[in-house]
Amino acid sequence: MGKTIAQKIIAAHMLSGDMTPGSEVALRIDQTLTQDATGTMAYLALEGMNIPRVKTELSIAYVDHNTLQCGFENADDHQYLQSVAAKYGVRFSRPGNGICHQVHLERFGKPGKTLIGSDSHTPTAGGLGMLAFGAGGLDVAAAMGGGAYYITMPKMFRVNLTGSLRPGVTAKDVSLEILRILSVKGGVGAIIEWGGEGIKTLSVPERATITNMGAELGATTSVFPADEVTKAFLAAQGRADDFTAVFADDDAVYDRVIDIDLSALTPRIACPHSPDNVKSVAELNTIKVDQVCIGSCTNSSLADMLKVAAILKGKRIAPHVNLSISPGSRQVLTMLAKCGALEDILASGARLLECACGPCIGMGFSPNSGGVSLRTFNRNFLGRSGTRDGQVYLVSPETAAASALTGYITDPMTIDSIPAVSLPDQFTIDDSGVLMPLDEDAAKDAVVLRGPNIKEFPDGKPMLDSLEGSIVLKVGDNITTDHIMPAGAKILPYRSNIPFLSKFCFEVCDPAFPERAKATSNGIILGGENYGQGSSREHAALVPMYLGIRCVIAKSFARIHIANLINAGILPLTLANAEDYDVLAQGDVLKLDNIYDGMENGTVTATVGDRKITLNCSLTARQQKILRAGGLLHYIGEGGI
Ligand code: MIC
Ligand code: SF4
Repeated sequence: MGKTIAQKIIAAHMLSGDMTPGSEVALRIDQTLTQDATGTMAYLALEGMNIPRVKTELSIAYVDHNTLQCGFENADDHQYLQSVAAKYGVRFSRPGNGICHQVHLERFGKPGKTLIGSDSHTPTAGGLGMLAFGAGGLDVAAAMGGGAYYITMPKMFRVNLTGSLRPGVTAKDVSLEILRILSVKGGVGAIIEWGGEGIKTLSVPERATITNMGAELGATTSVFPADEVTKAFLAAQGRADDFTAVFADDDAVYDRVIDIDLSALTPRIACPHSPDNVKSVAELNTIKVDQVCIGSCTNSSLADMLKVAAILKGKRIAPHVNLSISPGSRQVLTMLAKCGALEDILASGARLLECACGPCIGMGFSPNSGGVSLRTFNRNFLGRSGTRDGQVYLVSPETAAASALTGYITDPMTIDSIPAVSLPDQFTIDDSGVLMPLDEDAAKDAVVLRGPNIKEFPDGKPMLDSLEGSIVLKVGDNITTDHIMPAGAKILPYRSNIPFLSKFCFEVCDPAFPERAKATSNGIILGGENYGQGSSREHAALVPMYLGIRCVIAKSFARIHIANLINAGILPLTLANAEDYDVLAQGDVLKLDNIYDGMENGTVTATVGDRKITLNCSLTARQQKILRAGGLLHYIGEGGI
């Protein structure tokens, strides 16, 4: 039987396990990336592992999230990251060099290799034919230390593309269409492979827009073949030698096949407050727009920006609209400046922001109260923009630019001049924004700079055999890590300071949660479906752990979050009967007995008054050991890597 792309890359990197869906596989990891908001925790963990130097082929620390520097905190974190990277053999991408996923695609990703990154959009590199996973910082630290990365062997989905996109329709619309079809939990437990004749018409950055938003589907990862298009992209980046052809066998078997005819697609828009709340742009053309933001790791490539520049050229944006542009990398910005496109953008009235995540994570440019914000980003969760009642819509760069001009949501298919943009034969290459680490000798004496914002890694407690605790919070379906541990300019600078962060845990759902959790011993959280979707931030596990949460019970969990809970020593359980969700209430006291047996046998029984509730506990032997040790760091400390 033939193999899929993912099965081939997994087979070539498998250290143990078997490839039956549902079994655990241990993978050798070739490359790692971190970003600053999750990186500080990852490197604190690495320092605790007593490994002098990383063991991967390439590890890189990007600074792209926390670049506002409204006080000493972010700057201290940057210094810490730069010094720890230099010492441990990690390259350092300086603030301003660009968004991790965009820079990685341009300069470092390699077809056929494995990559894990402490950011949920790491699958962006799947656009190059790389098998790339988002992971918690602790898992990334373990991989840097030479440890395996463990995944549950996913099912294989295939999306067949036919035809080609019409002018005004883009890769972003393909991403939004698949979200409409599958929803934010439709990709859970699956790897999504993209194929069919239609992919030949998509450039690498377009493919990367699609694999990037596979994260919003909850997919384990997404991947395209590495073909002639990939080869040309790598050659244009001066990296022809990095190319290897990667493709699925013709007789590869998929669990589900979805067909999309690119020629039939029209511009799509995700409405507030979920990326799968997808409609057609044309339906919403009476909505007035206050703000338009173009950029983020989904849509900040040179081609995206050139198309925007061409739409804006010689025109002015509507007076009531604020337009921001954040090119994805210094390479993109330099090339825009050189060819004059930047001038066209600026002349239209746009505001130029740094090559960083910026407004995507609430780092500036929050909308006005109740404001309508059109963004080329990938997430529009409630409050994420920094404005609690902001109405955030997700669109393509073409829709964004067309709407900025008219001041209303505008279907770009209705404007006359949609330019055709082709990628250059040669990109401008300047890697001076990436600092090489010290050599091994110099590294021995190098000092890691630790400002007062860097606090200790919080300590997990071993899971006991029985637990009595109360439900401190009951929440609904699709709770995101942005609900659990919000980001934004006010809070993000404290990502290395768990005690401070803890004051904001679940702020959007229930501001009294932190105090209540602290006052309860053995707190339990009750969630619905897809609990913990979205970001890879392990703070969404570490902070509840710090507040005394020992167990989360949900109808189902998102992949990265459940791994983060286990790594933090929090027991994740799923309701065997979903109806029990309605029976349980905030404040109920639950008694869990024989947890160790339950972990082994797959079910734990909770007693609430005189009622018994069956909870599924699907943990591998390794995960059980991690929980019994009190989290991944303790497990590694006991020789478990
Ligand atoms: C996000 O898009 O939510 C983030 C910010 O990039 C996160 C990482 C983080 O929370 O630091 C992610 O996607 O993993
Ligand atoms: Fe940055 Fe936004 Fe991409 Fe997250 S989704 S990495 S915040 S640009």
